[in-house]
This record gives sequence, structure tokens and C-alpha cells, in this order.
Amino acid sequence: MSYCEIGKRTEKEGTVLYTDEQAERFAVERGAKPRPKEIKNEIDERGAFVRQPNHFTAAFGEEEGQLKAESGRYHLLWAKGCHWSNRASIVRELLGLEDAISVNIVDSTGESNIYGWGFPDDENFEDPVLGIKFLSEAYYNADSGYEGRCTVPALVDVTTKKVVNNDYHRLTNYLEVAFKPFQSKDAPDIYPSELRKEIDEFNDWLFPNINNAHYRMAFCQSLTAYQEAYEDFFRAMDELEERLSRNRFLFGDYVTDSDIRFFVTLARWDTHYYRNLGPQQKRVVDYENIWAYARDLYEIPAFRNNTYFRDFSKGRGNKENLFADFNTRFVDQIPYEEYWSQPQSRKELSATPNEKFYR
Ligand SMILES: N[C@@H](CCC(=O)N[C@@H](CS)C(=O)NCC(=O)O)C(=O)O
Repeated sequence: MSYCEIGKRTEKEGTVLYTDEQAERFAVERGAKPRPKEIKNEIDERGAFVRQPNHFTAAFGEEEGQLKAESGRYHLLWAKGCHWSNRASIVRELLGLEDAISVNIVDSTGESNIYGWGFPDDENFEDPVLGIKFLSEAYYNADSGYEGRCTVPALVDVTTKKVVNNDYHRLTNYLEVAFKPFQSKDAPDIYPSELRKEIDEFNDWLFPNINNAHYRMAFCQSLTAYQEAYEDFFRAMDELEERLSRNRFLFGDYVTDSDIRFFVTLARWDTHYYRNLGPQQKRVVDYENIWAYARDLYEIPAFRNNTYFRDFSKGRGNKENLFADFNTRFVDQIPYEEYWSQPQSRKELSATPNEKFYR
């Protein structure tokens, strides 16, 4: 079971439950296959987690053979717990692409999620735009021989119901560049052309050291691999703490694509990831600059609106169990909103204290 399913809600409004039996029945109807397991298929000989490569990586652009950005043609599927896909949901809203790209949130199917992501919160457990009951249907529509995990983010063509892109490395960049004609008039430029090379290099460093570090620690099967990931993460956090002592955002006075990638991991560290990882050197709130920076970003509506702390912090256990974990017992009482809204004075670092964006 993926670690991104911690925020699962099997209970729909009212008392309708999505049971394993229903999921099984739907799976037979729709030809869904049990989801492959990371800890079986994505572990190398050293016990380290090696993430499956993205399968649908066609680029958006104007060149021959590239995907064409269009308004109303694509549907973004993402999951509240999943930071890879949370990036795209934040960028979609930040750039005002809501009318151009429709969206839905996936969640676990049945109590055990044997068949992977589906639509437990939608009528008939079906995505209203695509009419699918499992995310995997859109993957198999695009490639009937696909054998990997069916993951979010997934951008699906609503005319063919096929996944066209699940490349979390580049998806936000396509929304920033290729979808520019459909952005709102006052959309910020979070991927300015003069910084693109630097942002790309930074993002490539951020991926193993910060974004994937949690999964490297959570899925690995040897202590050596765990320690490598642990050390990489805390070394990177120290570097970023220092960088953010001088800069309001990672690239100076304005929010860029990299800030979104860092934020989505930070939002989940103390709330959700720490529970899988064992004792940690420091919490995010122990880094003075990083913690204030995260709150500065959280003030921006697109960040706030797409961050569901309570859903992704929830445990899978039962409160009544002896030694139920902390979040299972207290998640409903933790004032996440209050913690994350505490004032900070990051604007003092900026030449444009009242403007967080380059337009
Ligand atoms: N596309 C990447 C990263 C995205 C990813 O892992 N998404 C997770 C959620 S954080 C997912 O959708 N998992 C569903 C599954 O494995 O069935 C991958 O294939 O590993």
C-alpha cells in the first residue's frame, strides 16, 4: 500500500461505505489488476528504493509530435497525500488554469486499496468527467500492456480517456510554459526563462535529497540504504536553511516552481511522514528559516487551498486500539491551520516586501 494513502476516506458523506467487496466487483467489471507493490518491485540488491520511471513522458509544446496544450481537453487527477501530484494542483490554481484543466482527487478503493486509486468520494465511485472507476483504466486505455503502478499526477485526455502525461518531473513546467495562453491575465511567472536552467538544476538536486528522501527512507529494506537517505535529507535541509537565511524564497524575492516542490514535502514531514520513519534529527519546525518560509508560502491561497493537513495526517489505525499511534488518536484535535498561520517576518528579506511574485 502506498504511503500516500494515509489521508484515505473510505466513508462517503452519509453512511455509504466503499468496501473491499465492492472494489473487487468493480475490478472484475472494469478489468482492473491488483497494484504492484513498491517493496517487491522497486528495491535494488542493496535494499535501496529505486522508484519506477515515469511511463507517459511526452512533452507539451509546439513541435511535431509533441502534445498540444488546449483548453478543456485535459483532466488532472491528484491525491491529497501525494506531494508529486500536489505540485500540479497548486500550480494549476496559482496560474488560474481552473477553467482550462478540470481536476479530480483520487483516493483508495475499498478498505484495502488492492486495486489502487479510484473515486470513493464521487457518485457511483466514478470520475464524473471520464466515467472510470479506477485510475488504472485511463492507464490501460493508453497502454494495454502497462504493468507499473498507476500513479498520480496523471493528466488524462478527456476525448480519448487516455493518460497522456504522468511525468511529475516536468508536468508543472508544461503548465507554466505550454499552457501560458490559458493562464489568467495576472498569472505570476514562476518559471522565468532566464532562471530556467538554474531552476531545473536545483529541482534535479531537490528530487533525491528532499522530495524522494522520505520514500527512500520509508520503502528501503536495509539500514544502510535508510542511513544514506537520512543523511542526504538532513544535509540538504541544513543547506536550505542557510540559503533561506539570505533569501525570502529559494531564488530570491519571488516564488518559483522550486518553492512549490520544496513546500509540498515540508507540509508532510512533521504531520505525516515522520510516523513511518523512526526518530528524526530535527522536525521542520526546528529550522527557523525553513519553518517561517513554509508559512510565508502557506499564506498564498493556491498553496493553502490545496493542502489538506488533516486528511493526509490521519492514521490508518483505530482509536480504540491499545497503543494506537499519535495521529490516529489526536488528528481531529490538532489545530494545523493555527500552527501554519502563525505570523512570520520573511518579507524583511525582500526588496518587494508586499509582492511575492514576478509577473
Ligand atoms: N509517477 C511516480 C511518482 C508518483 C507516485 O508515486 N504517486 C503515488 C502517490 S504519492 C501514487 O500515485 N501511488 C499509487 C500507486 O502506487 O498505486 C512513480 O511512478 O513512482
